[in-house]
Amino acid sequence: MEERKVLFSAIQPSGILTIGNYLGALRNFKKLQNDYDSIFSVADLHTLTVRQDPAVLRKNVYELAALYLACGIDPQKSILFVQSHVSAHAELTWILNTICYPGELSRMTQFKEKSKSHEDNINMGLMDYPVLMASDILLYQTDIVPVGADQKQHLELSRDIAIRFNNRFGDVFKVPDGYIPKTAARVMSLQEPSKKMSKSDANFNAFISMDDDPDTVRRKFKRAVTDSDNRIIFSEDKPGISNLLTIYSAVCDKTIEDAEKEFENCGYGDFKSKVGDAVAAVIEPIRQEKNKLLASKDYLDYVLKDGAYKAEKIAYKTLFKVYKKVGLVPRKR
Ligand code: ATP
Ligand code: LTN
Repeated sequence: MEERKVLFSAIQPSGILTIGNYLGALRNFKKLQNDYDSIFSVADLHTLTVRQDPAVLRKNVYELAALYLACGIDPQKSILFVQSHVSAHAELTWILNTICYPGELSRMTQFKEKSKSHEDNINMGLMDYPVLMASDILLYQTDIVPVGADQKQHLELSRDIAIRFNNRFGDVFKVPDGYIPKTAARVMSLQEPSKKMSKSDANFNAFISMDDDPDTVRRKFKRAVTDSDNRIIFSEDKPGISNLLTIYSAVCDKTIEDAEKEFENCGYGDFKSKVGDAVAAVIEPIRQEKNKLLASKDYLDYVLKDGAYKAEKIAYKTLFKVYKKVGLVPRKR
């Protein structure tokens, strides 16, 4: 029998997720888990690169685990675990740090952006973020990594690191491919459609949170920034309307062309309220299921414990190969 390919992805528990995270990443995981040996992680170590309130971070780890399950990740089919529960991630990062250079890491767009938005806390972890991400991916001999478009640069670096290590020490790592969705790979802010929608935006009207109730969702879409020419078409000079069309077509599984046709004779007000209804219909059942799961903490703990156990087995196999290749003496048992 042909071996199944391996899929790995992770999301940071840095707050309640937005529909950007959902459409760009999470929603695709449910289907993909049927075709790949899939591993999904709560990237809590990554989250520490930005200052966190420890109590809030602890809560967000459970929130994200519950959301993964509510979005259809099936622990019978896939591995779901918390990154810090498998220490191989931090260990491999140390080794890979020795073949990575400040020049290439300081050139990363996300590092440059976060250095601007967190000027008071430009820590080493922020710069090292992509090396930890490469470790996440490479430990599992991953074939594909489904992520939103903003992670493309980090993925390319992961490939470079894998190739660099293999060339220097001999083949250990599989070189992974990205998997970026054709639609909604970059959902934009509802208030400043030139900016990516982000859960850490200070303006709550800029994003739809997966925790927003239907009234809030509709209200936020009503306030979404558009333009003044009243034509509902996808076009570069209409970033607000194009973003709404993207969101609508993604949640309804329609093409942009079909969505444009549907709203041909429609005004902006009406259009925005239809988009709001469609989004609310998709996220409300997820929100309710997530809240149900959050009430069964024992179950979540069980899933995460089982996930860490399974992930660890795979991760350590790769880590020990790496240790051997670079010349570390194995501990005698
Ligand atoms: P933060 O704002 O805290 O840095 P983030 O939302 O950018 O976080 P993650 O939570 O780690 O980052 O992202 C999880 C997944 O969601 C990634 O695959 C990322 O590419 C995707 N993603 C993030 N924002 C968007 C967006 N606006 N549109 C589409 N996909 C997105
Ligand atoms: N950096 C990613 C989250 C992340 C990730 C990963 C994604 C951490 N480790 C490994 C894919 C594979 C982000 O989306 N901000």
